[in-house]
Amino acid sequence: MNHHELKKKLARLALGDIKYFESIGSTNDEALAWAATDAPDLSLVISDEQTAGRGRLDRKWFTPKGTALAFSLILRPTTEEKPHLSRIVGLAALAVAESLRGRGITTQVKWPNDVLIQDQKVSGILVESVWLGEEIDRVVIGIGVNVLKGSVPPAENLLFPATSIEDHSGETLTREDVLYEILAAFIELRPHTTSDEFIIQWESLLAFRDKQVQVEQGDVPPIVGQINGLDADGSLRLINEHGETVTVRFGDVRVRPLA
Ligand code: BT5
Repeated sequence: MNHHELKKKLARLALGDIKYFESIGSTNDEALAWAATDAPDLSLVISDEQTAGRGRLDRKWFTPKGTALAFSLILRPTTEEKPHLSRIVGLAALAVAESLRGRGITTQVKWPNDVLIQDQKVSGILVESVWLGEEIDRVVIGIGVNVLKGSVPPAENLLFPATSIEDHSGETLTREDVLYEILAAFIELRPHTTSDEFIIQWESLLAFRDKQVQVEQGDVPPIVGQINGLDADGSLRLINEHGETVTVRFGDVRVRPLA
């Protein structure tokens, strides 16, 4: 992977500017700094390796050299998009899912930000915002994808089992092709983010639907219930043990075996 080849490969897509690094701490950090200045809409920061890749709640995200995709897209949301920014994580997850569907690989979305193949994590998404006064002005969407087998971290470093695309693909893969397919799907899906059908499409990929799960949310007690679907803002809807509907805006889903 290098800057020249990437520019050539992505030339047909309506992206903003591209910054390529051989190694970086975190593409999201670079993109957040760039987003706060003059980055055009859909600018891309991509690195062959991350040395301080981040997940949510300052968890580590592993991006070993030469095997994975780690990139961040900068969005300058339009007036129509601004009321729907909570759907952006779904947009990124659907773009990854759609691109893999194109390769004949079925995925599910573990709410809110993981893409799974056969119950193992192949991609993680980290959405962060740049504020201007009271308003979100730019959004940075960080996407990490395990493309080749060598990108999968050792099991002892993981909270949840992981896999790579190569583990499920009969074809020879290049990271550049996978990147192109994800970005093309993202650009195609983006105008639909504001529609009701978007939530239906996102819901159709929800992992553990109708299963009993536990949602952990930092310091507050976990919520236990059956996954029922998504609300219009992308919140997760559960049915708790009393048959009541509970919605969760943020958290980590853990699957609980049925008693
Ligand atoms: C995420 O967080 O899954 C979001 C990951 C976002 C990574 C991208 S890469 C480009 C951009 N730049 C960054 O610095 N970040 C973004 P979370 O749901 O909190 O999951 C983090 C957990 O995933 C860790 O605690 C590990 O258990 C696990 N993990 C770490 N690296 C992994 C990998 N390569 N594959 C699968 N699981 C991994």
